[in-house]
Amino acid sequence: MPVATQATVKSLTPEEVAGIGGRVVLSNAYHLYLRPGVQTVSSLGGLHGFMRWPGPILTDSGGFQAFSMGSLRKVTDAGIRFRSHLDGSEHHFTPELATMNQVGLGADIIMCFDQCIAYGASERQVRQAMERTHRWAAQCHRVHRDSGAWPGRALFGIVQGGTFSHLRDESTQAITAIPFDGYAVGGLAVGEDKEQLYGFTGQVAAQLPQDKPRYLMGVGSPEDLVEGVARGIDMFDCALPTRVARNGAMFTPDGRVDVTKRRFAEQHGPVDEECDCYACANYSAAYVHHLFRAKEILGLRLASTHNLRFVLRLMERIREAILEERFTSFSREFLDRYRPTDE
Ligand code: PRF
Ligand code: ZN
Repeated sequence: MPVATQATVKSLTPEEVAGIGGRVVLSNAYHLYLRPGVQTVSSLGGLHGFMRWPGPILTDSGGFQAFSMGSLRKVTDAGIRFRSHLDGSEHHFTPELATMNQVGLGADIIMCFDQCIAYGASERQVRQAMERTHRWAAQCHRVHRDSGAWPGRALFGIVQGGTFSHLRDESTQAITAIPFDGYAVGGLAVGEDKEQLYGFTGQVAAQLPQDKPRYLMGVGSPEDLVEGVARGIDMFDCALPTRVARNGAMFTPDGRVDVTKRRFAEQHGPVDEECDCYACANYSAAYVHHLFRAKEILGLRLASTHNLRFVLRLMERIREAILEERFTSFSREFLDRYRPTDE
């Protein structure tokens, strides 16, 4: 899922995102609640009308962002009290408010309100946040059920449990005991190493229902997508492709390259010879390099287009490989060739 935190996939129009192959976009209830406000979005046709994205929209509940972006936050069993990163105003998110915010925004896939604990927290702290997340999940489920949801709107539960294997098992059991429409693995990609990220992803995914979507939150890079699917994940969201694009980092089958480097100054061919995106079909790497050097807006638009196409096409190729029962060889070939950075 391309990330549209502020109701926009940064620098791209909805038509461009759809043209790249985007199907579901992810937006954020924390940001939109603070600005422009749920009521404003709702009165402008909900998120679909407001941002002109006709396809499905998933919203994150805001707990994770209140925690990572808000200040002076205080978590109790009732919810999270925090100060806005925009104007310092004080707010209180509860499972009920977080759910109703997403309903008000008109999201198609709503995420439970959870507490994602920092990497390195003690087992006691992780357990407390996890048990709170389980109680909140039950509340979100009840609120969503009673909110008059239109048929087809989904609510996903989120597994927590930090980097404690037994807590991950416990959380998976508690969350899957509630009949959500899909299940997410939360609390990863927060500072643990790759071995832990992949290990806990595999452990949790193996215990999630096979017939419902399994979503790894906030992941990932091209190699993480392949590793995640290998462990049973169906859905991902990550700001990385568009965020690094704005700094000139572009994905290629051989790995991530920095197009601002001298070696691209005279490259006549596209950044990625094998890519079918608008940028690679029409522009030389030398031109994209020039745009970044000259700090021209088109540079980051072309790089964003390319990186999003790269990860969306990677997922298309993964789906094809799975259907043709050759995912194992596909993933081996991809990972053997792909270098995460060119430094
Ligand atoms: N919870 C929620 N959103 C998230 C996360 C989480 O744990 C993560 C963790 N990587 C990203 N986004 N609600
Ligand atoms: Zn491209």
